[in-house]
Amino acid sequence: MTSVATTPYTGQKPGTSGLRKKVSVFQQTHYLENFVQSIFNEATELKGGLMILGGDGRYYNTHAIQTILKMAAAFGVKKVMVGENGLLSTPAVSCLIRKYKAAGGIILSASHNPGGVDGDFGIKFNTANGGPAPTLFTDAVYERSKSINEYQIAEADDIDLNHQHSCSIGNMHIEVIDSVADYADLMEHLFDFKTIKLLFTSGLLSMCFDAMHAVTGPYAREIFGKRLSANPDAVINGVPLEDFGGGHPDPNLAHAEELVARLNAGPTAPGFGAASDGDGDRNMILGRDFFVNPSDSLAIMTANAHLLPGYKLGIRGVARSLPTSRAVDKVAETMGIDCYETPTGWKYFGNLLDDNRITLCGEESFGSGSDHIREKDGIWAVLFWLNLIAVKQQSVEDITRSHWQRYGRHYYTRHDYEAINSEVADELMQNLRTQTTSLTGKEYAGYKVQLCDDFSYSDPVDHSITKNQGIRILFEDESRIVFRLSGTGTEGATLRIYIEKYVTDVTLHDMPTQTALAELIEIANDIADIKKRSGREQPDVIT
Ligand code: VG1
Ligand code: CO
Repeated sequence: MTSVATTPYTGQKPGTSGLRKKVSVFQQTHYLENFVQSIFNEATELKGGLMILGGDGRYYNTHAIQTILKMAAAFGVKKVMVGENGLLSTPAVSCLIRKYKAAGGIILSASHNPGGVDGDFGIKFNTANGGPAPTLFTDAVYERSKSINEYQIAEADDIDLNHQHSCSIGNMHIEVIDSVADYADLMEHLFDFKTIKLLFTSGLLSMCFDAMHAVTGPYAREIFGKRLSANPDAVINGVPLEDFGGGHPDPNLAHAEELVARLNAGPTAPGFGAASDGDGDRNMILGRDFFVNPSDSLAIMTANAHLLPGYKLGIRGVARSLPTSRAVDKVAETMGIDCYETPTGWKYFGNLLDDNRITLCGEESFGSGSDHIREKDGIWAVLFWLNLIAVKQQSVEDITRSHWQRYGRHYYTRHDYEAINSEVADELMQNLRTQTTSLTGKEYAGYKVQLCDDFSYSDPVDHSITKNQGIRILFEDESRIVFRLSGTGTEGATLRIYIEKYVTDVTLHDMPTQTALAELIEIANDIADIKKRSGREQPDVIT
């Protein structure tokens, strides 16, 4: 064990989900080590405890794992369970932490951000409940990173990550485990695999799951291929690659092109399509030539969960992030259950789940999950939908349309302006902030502002307060516009604008989304002066 002298780096402040930087930033001397040591120094429960370790397979994953193992041994971690080939999806880490009562886990991932030598890398710490470390913890790690002057590391050979076995570094025991088995078992426990399997074996349904060359490939092959006997071509891009095959592992209509093309291929297209992101916590759900908006997906799950074995006792409550549409609120209201509105990021759901206040939660950014773990879960969402299709014997489109018929439709879009100048973005937000009180009562093209504020969240469990989480403008007809800056980007600032409109009239449920929202999109631009300030005519990504 040796102590290595080091000096602090500025900017090791975790964002919405861990520390994300360009690979080249992580490759600077001691950069990774400084941050990992700062985590260890804060997470003293790891001393003498069990730690889970793995990542999404992107470039630098195995290098980071080898380094972290040696540092964990020097720190006094008792045992580390690491995924074979260094692979563990984010939900699998959460599952393992809970199942084996680990003190915490480290996940190497920049999630949906591109990978490879020129791409992004990231590191997240999850606590003993299996969830992302709360802000209080990440702030403390950041503070430590600002004054770090040494780190400890064991002088040892790299371990073999490529097959399952046990070994040790010093007194620390290491188990290289099957990345998939425990997670797949949990899924089998929650859903009716027999009924889903029958969908495939009877030829009623064929599916296409796009793993986007990211971490879910092995999970999808085991679960959809082996355990559920789906059609042989059910999984595409199923081999994890360090650069995700040059793609952008973000499951949306813009980035999962191959999947979308397959689902839109006419009457022979699969009846069900899905994709997940770099680290396996996001999901996109598609029907034949049909897209399910993630906010709608959460609402549909809430309305139907009681039909599935894992949720047959019903739903205690639900939560959604601020920018997620209020489709789920309508369902909660009808069911008479609580619906919480939280800031963006899964860490805010942890307390609500731990305190048994909610069963399901989700975000507009293609994330949904439940109390089975403490992370959002891509494959879980896919299985949820498959189980629902099996129970209802209806197509994805029919399930969604009948939901709209009953609860009304929330047209929803998100416009992202990526990598804009940070100062410009801050000014734009500041300008909105100063308008919050004066906007109330104003009318834009027939839309009257009912309320406008900078969202602040008071956690009902630990009473912590999180301020400045986004500007929300609520109109009298229940339309909404939300503005916020991304906390996961690695270049400049990304401005996100979220727009929704509630329509109950069924005859108006067939409009193209951007058309239905055109007036509100204009209003958002007027109020925030986006085009002029950003110098951009169009958003970079529309979801
Ligand atoms: C984005 C999403 C947010 C999500 C976060 C992490 O954050 O908007 O809903 O929780 O990514 O997801 P931001 O701050 O860029 O808007 V993942 O799958 O990248 O860990
Ligand atoms: Co992710």
